[in-house]
Amino acid sequence: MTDSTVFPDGFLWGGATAANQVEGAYDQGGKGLSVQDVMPQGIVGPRTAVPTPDNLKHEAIDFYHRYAEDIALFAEMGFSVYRFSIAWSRIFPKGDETEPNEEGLAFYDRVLDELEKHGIEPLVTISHYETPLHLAETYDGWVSRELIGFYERYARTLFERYGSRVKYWLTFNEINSLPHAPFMSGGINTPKEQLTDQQLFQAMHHELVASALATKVAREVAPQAQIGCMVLAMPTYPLTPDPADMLAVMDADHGNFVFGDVHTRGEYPGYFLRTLRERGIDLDITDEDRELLTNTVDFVSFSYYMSIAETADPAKRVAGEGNIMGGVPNPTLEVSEWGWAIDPVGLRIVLNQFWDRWQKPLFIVENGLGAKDQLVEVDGRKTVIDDYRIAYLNDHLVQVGEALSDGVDVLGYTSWGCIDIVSASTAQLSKRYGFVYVDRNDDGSGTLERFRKKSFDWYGDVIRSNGATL
Ligand code: BGP
Repeated sequence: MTDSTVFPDGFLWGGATAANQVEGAYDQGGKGLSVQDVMPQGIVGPRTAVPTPDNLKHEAIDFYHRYAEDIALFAEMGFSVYRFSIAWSRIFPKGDETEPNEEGLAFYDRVLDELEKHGIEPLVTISHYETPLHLAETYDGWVSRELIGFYERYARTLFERYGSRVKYWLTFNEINSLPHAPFMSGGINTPKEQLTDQQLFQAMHHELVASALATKVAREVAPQAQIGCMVLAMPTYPLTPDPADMLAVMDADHGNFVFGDVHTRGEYPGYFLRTLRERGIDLDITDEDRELLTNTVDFVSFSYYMSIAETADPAKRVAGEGNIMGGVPNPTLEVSEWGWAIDPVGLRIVLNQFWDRWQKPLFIVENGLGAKDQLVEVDGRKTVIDDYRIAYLNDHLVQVGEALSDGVDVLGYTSWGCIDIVSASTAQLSKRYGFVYVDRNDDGSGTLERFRKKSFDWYGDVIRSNGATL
C-alpha cells in the first residue's frame, strides 16, 4: 500500500519501447541497416555478415504500420507519457550523409500526431542500440571521433524537426553498457576480445562528448527541450561485510557512476583519471571536448531490472553467473526465468543513491518483468492472467512511492516493453514484458493481433488513481 498522496500531481505514467524492437519494416521507407539488422540472436549470439531471414526484428511487432492502434491501447490505459526511440538509420540511412531521409522523418511526425491526439507526452531516445551499420563497418562505430559529427547532425535534425513537439529527450540508451556490449551499444565492429582498453575508453569519451554536444545544440534550437542522460542502473551489494568486498562494490559502482558524473558535473571525476593512469590509457581529449562536456543534462534517466552482488574473492566468482554487467548472484534474492534477481527495494536504494549523488530530477524509463506468457480465453476474450507481472510491477512502484517519501525528485515511470516486443538480449519474442500480448512466436509465426492482459486493467487503475491503488 502507498500513501495515496505520495505520487505528485503531474507524475508521468507510461511505457517504453525502442524502434528496433517494435517497428519492423527494417528495409522500408528508405531506412538503412542498423547493427540490429545483423544481430538475429541478440547480445548472446554473433553478428551475421548480412541480414538473415531468422531476424525477428525485421518485422518485430509491425509498429511501423500499427502505431495508431498501439498508441490507442496506451491511451486506453491512461498513459501520460510514451518513451520510444527514433531509428537513426531511418533518418540517415548510412549515418554519414548530409541530407536526411524525408520519409523517415515523416513517419515520426505521424507517431507524434497520434500521441498528441491522445494527450500523451513523447519521451524520445535519440540512439537506442541502433547505430547505422555503415558507421559500424566503415568507421568502427564510436571508436572513431567522426561519429561525434554524424551524431550531432542527426540530433540537430531531430531537434529542428520535432523540437516544438517533444519536451523530453534521452541522448543514448544505457550509455554505460558500451564496455559490455560494444557492437550493440556502440556500433564497434572490432570483436570484443580484440578491443583494447584504449579503444573502448576512447569510444566512451566520444559518446560523452556527443551527448554533451547534443545538449548544447538543443539549448540553441529547441530551448524548451529537457535533455536527459540514460544509464543502466544496478545497485551492487557486497557479498560479505569484508571491506575488500565493499571496495569491489565501490570499483564496480565507479565504472557505472562515471557516466552520470560526467553528464551532471561536466568533467571526469578523479577516480576515473586514476583508472586511466593505472591502465596506461592516454585518452585523446581536446580543449574543445572539455568545454563541450560542461553542457550538463537537465535530468537523469535509468533502467532498473535487478541488483547484483560483488566480491573481491575470485573463488566466489562463478563463470557465466551474474549478468552482462558483471557481478555475482545474491543468494538472498529470487530470480526471474532469465536469472535476473528480483529486488524491488533495490529500486528505492538506487533512486536515493542517484538523487544524493547528482541532485537532478530522475526518470525511471525502464522497469519490468520478462516472462513467458500463456494466452487463455476468459469470458470469450483472449487474455493472459499475468499476476506475476502485476506483483513485480506493484512491488517496484511501492518502492518508488517510498523514494518519493524520502524526498527524491522523480519525474515519471515508463514500464519497459508496455506491449510485447523483441527482446534485446535474446532477440526472441517469448521474453514478454507487455500489458498487451502480441500474437507472434519465436519461429516468426502468429497473426500479430493484440490482446489486453490482466495487467492492462491493473496498470490503468494505477494510473487513474495516481498510484493510490498500489
Ligand atoms: C535494456 C534495454 C532494452 C531492453 C531491456 C530488457 O537493457 O535498454 O532495449 O530490451 O533491457 O532486456 P531484454 O529485452 O534482454 O529482456
